[in-house]
Amino acid sequence: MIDLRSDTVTKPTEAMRQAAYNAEVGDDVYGEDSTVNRLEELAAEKLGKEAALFVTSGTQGNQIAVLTHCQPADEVIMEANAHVFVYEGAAMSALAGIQPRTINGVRGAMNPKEVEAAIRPEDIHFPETGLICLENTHNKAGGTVIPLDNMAAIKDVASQHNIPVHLDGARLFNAAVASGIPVHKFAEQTDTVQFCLSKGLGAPVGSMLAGPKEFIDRARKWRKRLGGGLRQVGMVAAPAIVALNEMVDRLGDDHENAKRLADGLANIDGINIEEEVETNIILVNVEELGLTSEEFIQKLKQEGILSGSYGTHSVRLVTNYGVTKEDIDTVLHKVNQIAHKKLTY
Ligand code: TLP
Repeated sequence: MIDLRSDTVTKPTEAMRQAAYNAEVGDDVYGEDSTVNRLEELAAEKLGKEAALFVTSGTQGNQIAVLTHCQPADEVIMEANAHVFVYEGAAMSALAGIQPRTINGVRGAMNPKEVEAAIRPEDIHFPETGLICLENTHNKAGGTVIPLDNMAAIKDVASQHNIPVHLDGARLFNAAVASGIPVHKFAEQTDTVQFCLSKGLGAPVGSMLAGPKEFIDRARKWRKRLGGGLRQVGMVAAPAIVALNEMVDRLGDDHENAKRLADGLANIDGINIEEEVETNIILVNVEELGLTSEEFIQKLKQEGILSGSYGTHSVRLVTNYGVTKEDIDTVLHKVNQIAHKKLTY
């Protein structure tokens, strides 16, 4: 199977498995797992933040950020297609008692003026604006890199109004590799950052939440409340260290494969690329083939290719560590056949 459903499907490398086997461990709830401590220091250093916390998933990292930044009945501003709004099961409402306030972005980027207009003035009727959430790369916008100056402009607005900013940087390293801008420059634009180790970086489990030390201390307590205080978790932190040290530069291969795939698909009649491809996500529209996304996905599956639905006619393909250039050519060949058959008969 060529698995293009997500970059979450990657399997750990041999070096990661060895690192897990050899990891020094301790009880992390006591702060005694030296491997986790090393990972947290490394992540904080890479992001230019004071401290970092190892969490079980991107969702947990984002939600701990919301819980730590906000009070119940606060409002959180985010882009209308943000992962925290669309794909986290309304966790911020269920867990933190938050009211989400969405803004339609352009390729995932919110207009700073619209963000400012959405900030609530002091009024007995209104909720308090407790947080602004950004996402980079933006998943549902097709893996787009949110420009640094857009983030900086939103940061300016936020600091004028004394509102913290959180970055869902699940794929922040993709943004850094694609733009040539170091991750810490993106991270500088926000108070806190969550990034995933288990996507393009290939680690089996985990995300990091980074920010000021005082914030991370409180976040650690939220993680415990959520049942995320793990014990000898150096076993999974060790592969994550390998991911950070060895797997960042190779994200460029995923981007090249995605570009190759998008360019090839763009030449197939009936297939339309919805957004310019900047990183490892491709959104393909199959409406002109007279197929729904689910029908197209089934046809691909019969050819040994896995993909995901992103709307009635929209299909998401994500390049990842397990997908080679040869696989890309196979996918192009198979899509060509499917499209040709569909348009001819
Ligand atoms: N995204 C997954 C699915 O949930 C859609 C994927 O396959 O892309 N932020 C962003 C921007 C994400 O794309 C994801 C995962 C998360 C947060 C959550 O990470 P996990 O899956 O570790 O909870």
